[in-house]
Amino acid sequence: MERFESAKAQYARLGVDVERALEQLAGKAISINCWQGDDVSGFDRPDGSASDGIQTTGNYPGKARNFAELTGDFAFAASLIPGKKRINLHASYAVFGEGEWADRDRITFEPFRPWVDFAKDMGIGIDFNPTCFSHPMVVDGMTLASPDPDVRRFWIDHARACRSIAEEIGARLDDKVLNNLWIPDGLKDVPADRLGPRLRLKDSLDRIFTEPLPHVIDSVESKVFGIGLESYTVGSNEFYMGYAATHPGIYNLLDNGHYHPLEYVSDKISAMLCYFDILPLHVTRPVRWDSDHVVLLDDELKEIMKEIVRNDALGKVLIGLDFFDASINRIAAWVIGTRSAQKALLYALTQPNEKLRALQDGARFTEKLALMEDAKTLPLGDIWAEYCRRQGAPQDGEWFEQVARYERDVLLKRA
Ligand code: RNT
Ligand code: ZN
Repeated sequence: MERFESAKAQYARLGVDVERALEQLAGKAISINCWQGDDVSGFDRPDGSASDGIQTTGNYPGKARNFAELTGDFAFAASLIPGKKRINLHASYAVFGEGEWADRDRITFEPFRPWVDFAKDMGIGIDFNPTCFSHPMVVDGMTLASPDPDVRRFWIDHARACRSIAEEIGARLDDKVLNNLWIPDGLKDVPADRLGPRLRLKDSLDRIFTEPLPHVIDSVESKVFGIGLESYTVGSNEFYMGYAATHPGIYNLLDNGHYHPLEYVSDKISAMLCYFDILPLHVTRPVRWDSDHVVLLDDELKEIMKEIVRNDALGKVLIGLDFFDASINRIAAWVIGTRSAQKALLYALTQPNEKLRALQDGARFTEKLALMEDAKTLPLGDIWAEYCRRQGAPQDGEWFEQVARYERDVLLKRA
C-alpha cells in the first residue's frame, strides 16, 4: 500500500493519473484463445492434431482432451488472471454428445450450448472462429480459394454456419461476438497463377458475408506464409485490407505474427484507425517466424498497447491472444501470456502520453527522447501489484505454486 502510494505520486509528477489507468485496465477485456489448452486439437476430429498451415511443437504432459478438462483448466487459469476476460473458441471445439457429430459444413449452434453456459457461469464473453484447417476437405492446401467447387462449397457452408453460431452465441449472451475467418490457402512453390485463387477467394467471401448479423463482428485475418505454403498466400494483407475497405462491416484482423519480421503491427494500428471503427488484433509472439510463442512483456507488445492507448482506441481495438506452445505447462502459458498482455496495457496507460505528444508537436525531440527513457523505469510493478490486489488475483511470484500443484494433482493424472 505504501509502495503503491509512493509510486502513484511519482507518476502524478509526470501528469499520469494512476487511478484512471487502473479503471481503464479493469474495463478492457482480453479475449483468451481456448486453443492454448489443447494444442489446437479441438474435439471434432478423431485424429485431433493441428495441420494444414498450422502446427504446434512440444509434448508437455497433461493437455486437455475434452470439454470438461479444457473448461476446468481454463477456469483455473482464469482464477489466476486479473481483469475482464473473454474466451476465444474455434468451431472445432463443438461439444458433440453420442450420435450428434456433424461435419463442419453442417454444424449448428447446439454443440456450443455448453460453452454458452460456461461463459455465463464465468461471467465472460465469447469470440468465435471458423476452423478451416486440420480437416480432410483442405485439399492441396486450399479451402475457400480451391479450384474445386465442391471444396469451396464445403468451406463456404462452414463459414456461413459459423456466422449463424456466432450470432446465436451473441444473442444468448447479449453481446457482440467477433467471428474471425482465417484460412491457410496458399502454395508451397512458385505460383503459375496468383490472381485465380484470389478471385475465387473474393467470390467465396461474397457468398459468406451476405448480410450483416446484429450480434456478430466479422473479420478476416491475413498471413504472410505458412508451413508447406511458403511461396504464396492467397489471403495476403493487401487482399484482405482491400476486401475490408470495400465491404463495410467486415474488418481486417491484424495478427502480429503475420508480417515480415521488420514490419510492425504497432505501426499499422494508427493507419487502420484512420479508416476503420473496429480493429481486431491477434496478439502473439513471433520468434523468427509465425511461431506463436507465449506473449511476453516485450518491446513490441508495449508499443502495440501504447498505440491503442495513445490513439484513444480502447473502445475500438479488440485484443485477442493467439499462441499455442505445447512444450510448457499450458495453464501457465495462458497465465503468463494474458498477464503479460495486461501488464503491457497498464504500462501504456501509465506513460506520460500527453506530455510526450506535446513535446513531439513542439519539435522538442531531445526532451521527448529523455522523457521516454526516464518513463521506462517508473515503478510499474507497484501499480501492477495493487491492481492484482484490488482484483483479488494472485501477485507475481505467487501463482506458479498453484499451477505446479494443479499439474501434480490434475494434469499428470491424465494418461
Ligand atoms: C494462423 C492464425 C490463426 C490461428 C488460430 C488458431 O496462422 O494466426 O489465427 O492461429 O485461429
Ligand atoms: Zn492469428
